[in-house]
Amino acid sequence: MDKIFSGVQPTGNLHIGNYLGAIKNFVELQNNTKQSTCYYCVVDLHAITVWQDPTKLKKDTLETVACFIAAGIDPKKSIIFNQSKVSIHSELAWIFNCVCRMGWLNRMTQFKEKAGKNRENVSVGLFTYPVLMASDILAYKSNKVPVGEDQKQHLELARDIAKKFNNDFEVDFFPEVEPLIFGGATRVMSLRNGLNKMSKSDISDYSRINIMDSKDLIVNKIKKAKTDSSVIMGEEVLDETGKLSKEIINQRPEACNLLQIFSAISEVSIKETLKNFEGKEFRLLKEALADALIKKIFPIGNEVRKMLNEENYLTEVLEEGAQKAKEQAEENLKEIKNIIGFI
Ligand code: AQP
Repeated sequence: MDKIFSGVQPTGNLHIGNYLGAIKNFVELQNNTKQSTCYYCVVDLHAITVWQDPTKLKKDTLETVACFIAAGIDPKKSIIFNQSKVSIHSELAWIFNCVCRMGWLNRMTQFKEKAGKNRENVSVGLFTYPVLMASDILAYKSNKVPVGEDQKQHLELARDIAKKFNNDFEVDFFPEVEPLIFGGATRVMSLRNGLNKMSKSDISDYSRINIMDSKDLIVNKIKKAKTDSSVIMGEEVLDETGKLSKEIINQRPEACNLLQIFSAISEVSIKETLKNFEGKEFRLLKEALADALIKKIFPIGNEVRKMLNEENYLTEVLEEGAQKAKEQAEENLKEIKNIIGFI
């Protein structure tokens, strides 16, 4: 039986990158893999690796749970909880801190990007973040992790930690972690600069479509999205696997990003999308994209707004989920401690 685990940070501004790269796939896995257990976690411990205002953190945590449910995650089918409620994540992270090697963490590109020139002043937590992520996954002995492409390197590290633990203690305890990176848009790019990932922390709100955006804002942001001066390309830009080729993405990053978002949101293949828009101006693609986003994303945001009035319900979901998660994780931790030699 598969155990599926994934998390989203409650850092506000949930956007269509988080939806298409992760949350949409969480729903699909919940509905299509009946024999699996799905753990979907609001990773608040990860959020505090950078400063979070306590009032805002609470609000963003509730908003993230509401977004999970509004997007189709059913708390009766999946285990929804917040990370700080299950202390085993932190306990196992310490154990893994002692398994993971400095050199492995030094290679993490996301740390380099996030710390930038400020390396000496960022939190130690930001550096060891991938170790906590490994413990999130392995506390449940999860073997499948649906994520956006940006998390691939962190999952390779989780795999290395599990392997080293098994080797060091000569056990076959942790499973091999497999990243599930699928769907039409595994790396959604900024609407202002097609070379940057769409991100919650981008200072420009016009770089992303937030789940909570109004219809007018969606239309405006798409209207203002950066494009280039050529018309839309045709099917010749697809590679042998049927995806947009690396060359065309390098040449026309913004055009490719809009086409990919349209294809993923409207669930029309990229081939069909190119066929429909070949030789046309971007204005037409933008109109269709804004319509598709209003049809798909706006109702989720609306549902989130309604659900935020039911704070008790949302906190109950987290409480119940945490209880279920704890049961499984406690059993595993007991075995892990025994393997290590803790009495
Ligand atoms: N642009 C993206 N395209 C596809 N998937 C994405 N994800 C994030 N951005 C994109 C996926 O969403 C899940 C939750 O992400 P997260 O909240 O844990 O943190 P993140 O990856 O750091 O997301 P952001 O939006 O870029 O936040 P900031 O700006 O705070 O760093 C993950 O599965 C992620 O892959």
